[in-house]
Amino acid sequence: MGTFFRTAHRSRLPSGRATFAALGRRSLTNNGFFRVSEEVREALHAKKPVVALETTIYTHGFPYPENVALASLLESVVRVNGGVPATIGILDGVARVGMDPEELIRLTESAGKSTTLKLSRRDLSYVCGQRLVGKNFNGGTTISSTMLLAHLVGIKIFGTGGLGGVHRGAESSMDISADLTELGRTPVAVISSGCKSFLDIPRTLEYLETEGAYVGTFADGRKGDVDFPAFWSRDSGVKSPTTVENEIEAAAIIHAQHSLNISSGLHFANPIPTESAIPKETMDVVIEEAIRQANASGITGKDNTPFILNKIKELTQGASIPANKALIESNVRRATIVARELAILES
Ligand code: PSU
Ligand code: MN
Repeated sequence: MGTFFRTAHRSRLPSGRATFAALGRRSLTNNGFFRVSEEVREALHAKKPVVALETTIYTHGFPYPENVALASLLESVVRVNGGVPATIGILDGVARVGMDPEELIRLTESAGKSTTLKLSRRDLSYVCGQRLVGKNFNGGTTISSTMLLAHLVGIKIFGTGGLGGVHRGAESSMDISADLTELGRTPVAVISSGCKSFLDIPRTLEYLETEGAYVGTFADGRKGDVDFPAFWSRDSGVKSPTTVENEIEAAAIIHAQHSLNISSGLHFANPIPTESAIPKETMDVVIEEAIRQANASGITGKDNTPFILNKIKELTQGASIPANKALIESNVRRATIVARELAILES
């Protein structure tokens, strides 16, 4: 009984430095379900600033071939800002952290196929296990599964477009993104432009508080309270729980979180660059119509977000796309600078 308790207890220790290193070493041993690229492995070993990137934005967000261009652009943004990109996704039934350019093209160009899936935490063992019985899937990882895989190797920073949230009407549908529960259980800092306003932003922030996830919004020189951003629009009408001045302050918060061994995640909202923003009033009309069509077509569950995103693209005649690209690029740049500052604090 005593031995059992000690063993069970040890395996559940929060990720302190020693435990984390051991976990990292074990996971870094590629095992047929999980593979870390040589570049990412070496960067982690050398304590370089590594930035995780998700792949649902390529498989279920941007169409081919724009998704291929975006994938390569975002990796370049990390590199020119002094970081190492770790693009995360499932290729041929293997969870991958870091892919070479040829592999990244193979995953992104498989977007739209019935064997290329959108994968959150719940789906990972399903697709990887299927490989053993001869079924071959690719998958874009959402924020939740990207955080999970990043954490397995000790990556602490992740830059992406927008966070999933509590859907409108969730009080009856219970549609709440797994991104939010992941932020409650995995200590990775996600830098995104907040939630699209087809979600219920006040309830999303309430839920994140319940989950114990930190939420802050970059102030960029604005004084006093600032809004939690709504993806294409800098304002949402909902105040951010806290504000953050700059990347140095964000890194300090992340460093404190890890030093305190707090196992939940952090979300830093970076409002879309002003010159790319679409006014809230314009988006409100488009979003209402997209939601109406989703409801009329009976779209629910994991298909809801991609369906609405597609409708918004149609209804804005593609104007939402450059804005979407601009904000992702800005988030990934910011994530890289935060990762650099964190590496300094940890050295
Ligand atoms: N929000 C966006 N763009 C996206 C997503 C969300 O503005 O591409 C993707 C992300 O991968 C996110 C996922 O993690 O959708 C959330 O899906 P769901 O709402 O089904 O949890
Ligand atoms: Mn959902």
